[in-house]
Amino acid sequence: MSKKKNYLGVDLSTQQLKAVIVGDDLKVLHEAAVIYDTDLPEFRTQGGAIIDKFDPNYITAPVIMWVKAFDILMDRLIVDGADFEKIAAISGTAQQHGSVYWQKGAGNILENLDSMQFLHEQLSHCFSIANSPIWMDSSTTEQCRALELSAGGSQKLAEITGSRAYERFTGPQISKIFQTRLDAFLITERISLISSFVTSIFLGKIAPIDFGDGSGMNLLDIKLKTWSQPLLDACAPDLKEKLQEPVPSNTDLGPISKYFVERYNFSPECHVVACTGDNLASLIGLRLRENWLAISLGTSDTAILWLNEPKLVLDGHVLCNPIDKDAYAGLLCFKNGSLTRERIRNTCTEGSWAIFDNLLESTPRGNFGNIGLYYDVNEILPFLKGDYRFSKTGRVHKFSSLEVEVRALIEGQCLAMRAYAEDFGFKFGNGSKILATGGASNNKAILQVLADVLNSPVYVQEDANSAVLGAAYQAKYGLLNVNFDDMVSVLPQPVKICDPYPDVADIYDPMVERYRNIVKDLLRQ
Ligand code: ADP
Ligand code: XUL
Repeated sequence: MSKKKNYLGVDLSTQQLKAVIVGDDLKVLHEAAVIYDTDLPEFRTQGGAIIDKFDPNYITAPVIMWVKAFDILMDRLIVDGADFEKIAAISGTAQQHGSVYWQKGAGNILENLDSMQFLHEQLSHCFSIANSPIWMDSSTTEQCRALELSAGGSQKLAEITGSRAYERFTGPQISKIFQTRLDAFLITERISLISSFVTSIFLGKIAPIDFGDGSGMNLLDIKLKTWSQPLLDACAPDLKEKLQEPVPSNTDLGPISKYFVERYNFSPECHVVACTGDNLASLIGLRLRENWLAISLGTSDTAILWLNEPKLVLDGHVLCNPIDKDAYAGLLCFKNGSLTRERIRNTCTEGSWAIFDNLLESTPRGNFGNIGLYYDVNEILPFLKGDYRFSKTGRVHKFSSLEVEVRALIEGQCLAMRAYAEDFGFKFGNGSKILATGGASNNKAILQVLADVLNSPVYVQEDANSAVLGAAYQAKYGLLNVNFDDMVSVLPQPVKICDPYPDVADIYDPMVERYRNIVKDLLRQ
């Protein structure tokens, strides 16, 4: 075992399946990825998802596409020169909230896979629901209201599970499957989150859900760390059997399945550590600590922060912390991130980030009192759709220039981050720091606005792939059970990109209050 010092992390994200192998020093040795739309075109996904023809709020992904992606990913790692024999442990991560429905008998098939065949050839009949609902789905408003009612209101549900009912959360999703697909529900043996589905593939057994990703279901009591029986019952019958007991996020679940040993030459001593949700894996990958707010500017924009106590919030989520079992994490998720920035870029500049940046930099901080909110798809925070523009005096149909439009978009997105993060008790100014990741963190002009609105310096990490790296670090942490801070102390520190201007508190403190009032009014209409 002493020679086997590498760690494999896997990330089943919305658009691709990624892997990274790190050495004992956590430096990246190998990387590979499978992009669903282009590598597996037969599934006809867009951005890894399928939007229902009749109900645009109903959004899924084919589970067998993900299985096929594993077959390709393993081959790509071999082409990249990976030596699986040296891997001491594996962990993974995945887009949160989506659910996988294992048909009766699937566990048995998974335990007895033939290493001469691909996974997808053997698992094709294992799923009672072929297309898994994913986090982009917002078709369960009815089930959400029913769940909140059963809990005694949204606040009560948030006290127990860390979140009021959200459409994409797995409890309401399972409830909808039970109500609308009873036949499929009745032949379901087990239900996995996408992260625990990843664990199951490597373990060769249907694996438990971890506390971190389990907190994205509206079913887990985040203080007691067990399923809430009344909430399970409110969603569907027999859920305790179908979900099984959840486990701490860094649990070593035992040796890898013999399928991987025989087919890919993994050591039989290689262990599998529980997989978790992508935002939690990012928290690990970024080595997040108090005073830091990590902001990912990707397909969706998310913000995550470390919490010592499970603060009660109605907008946003409190999740169990994947590193420290006594701590928590606060999460905000905004659906209209990069794709909305691309839309405004295209209407204002014919598709150039460079011109977009010039426009952004040519307007003053505070944008002459103009504020814009842009939601191409149903936003989560706040639950609104459409474009809303406000001048100093009230709502307007159009802004006076492209510059104002561009700044209104970016400032509006940053104001939302600040307002909802403040609700978690996060204090901006006086030592707060922002760690930016994701595609748009390459854009300095956007990061400067972020620094100004949030009144904090903005840093970036050398490698922006924080979720998949977090999974690889978790493999080592879970296997060796060492001190986390000592383990990651070998990694380089984040690099500062910009500081806020000195006048920003005077400009943006009142603007955040205006943003809050605007949203309150819009939600009332
Ligand atoms: P994912 O959520 O799929 O992991 P990424 O974090 O890779 O997404 O981000 C992809 C997005 O990054 C693209 O949709 C693109 O709009 C955005 N992006 C890339 N470069 C820039 C840039 N210079 N300025 C702003 N946005 C950018
Ligand atoms: C978080 C959320 C998304 C997904 C996809 O609540 O819905 O960030 O995890 O990455």
